[in-house]
Amino acid sequence: MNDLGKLEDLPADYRAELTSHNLVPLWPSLRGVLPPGKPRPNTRATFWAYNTIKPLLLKAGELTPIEKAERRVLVLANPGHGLEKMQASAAMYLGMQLLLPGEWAPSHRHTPNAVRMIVEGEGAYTTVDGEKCPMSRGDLILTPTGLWHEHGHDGDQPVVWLDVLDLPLVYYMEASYHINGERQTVQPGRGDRQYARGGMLPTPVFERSAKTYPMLRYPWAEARAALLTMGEDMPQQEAVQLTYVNPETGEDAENILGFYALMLRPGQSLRLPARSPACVFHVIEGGADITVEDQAFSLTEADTCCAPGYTAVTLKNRHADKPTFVFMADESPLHRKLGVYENRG
Ligand code: GTQ
Repeated sequence: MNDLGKLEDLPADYRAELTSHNLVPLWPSLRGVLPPGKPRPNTRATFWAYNTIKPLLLKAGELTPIEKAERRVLVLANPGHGLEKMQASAAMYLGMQLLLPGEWAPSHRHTPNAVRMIVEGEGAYTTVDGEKCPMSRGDLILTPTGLWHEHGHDGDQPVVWLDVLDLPLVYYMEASYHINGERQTVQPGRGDRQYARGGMLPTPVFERSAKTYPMLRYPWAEARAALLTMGEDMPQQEAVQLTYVNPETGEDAENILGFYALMLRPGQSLRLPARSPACVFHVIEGGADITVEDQAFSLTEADTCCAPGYTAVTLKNRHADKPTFVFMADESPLHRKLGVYENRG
């Protein structure tokens, strides 16, 4: 690789004149913005233990009333980006949110897309676009761009969930904003029930459903049962994995981030190829040793980690006698739409 000229090689008065006209020479920065062979990510393989987060989140419950927080969230921030950026990767934001019994997180809508993966507790619900979505452990609930959403809690124990948003990307695009609203009127109808039977779609004869996002809640009981069945039916298949999709289109459930449920068979070790998008792993049930280049993390239930793109990841079930279930989020839909998706094997 030939050395390119440095900024200091240029006379100071020339540099000053460029600056005064809002001009910048490319060559001193060319290798930085177009590094050879592969990107140099800020995203670092990072691990967050739930048993560290939970007491701090409960403490936040004591320190900050919901009225003063709107959303009581501790953000899982990647130090490679700088904690203040609140990014897990270039496009992904992760937060652990706490709602206490009787609390209400008021209605709003915003441009970033969000999902919630329920970690613990019963009795809470999210109302999205007028549809009341009950929250149980392992359920995935969408709050896609522009839809009103608010969280309530009729149970008697704290409820915690993992928020995954494409906030860093939408913010970077200078397209991130929110609007506050009134408490929603719950409308009859449950997309998760209408679309619960695989291979059959609701088919109105006189009018099409106007909903861009017909299914907002993906119950864990269904995903788990499907994974177990796939595991039994396809003993040769290495990766037992489901993608959360929009049942009307078969496309990814949301536009920018992709969501998946993966089952590791008892004792299984699975190598995921090096692909361009960054990826997040969260253990729903069981435990997994996750290796990203020279970093190894030991995840138990409710633990979370992330890996940069262009990096192979190995997941090993820590249990020899039972399956482990992992929720994954990645930037694949975005990379595919932009035409930069790569699988390097
Ligand atoms: O629950 O609506 O973690 O608006 C960040 C922003 C959660 C939410 C987050 C949000 C929400």
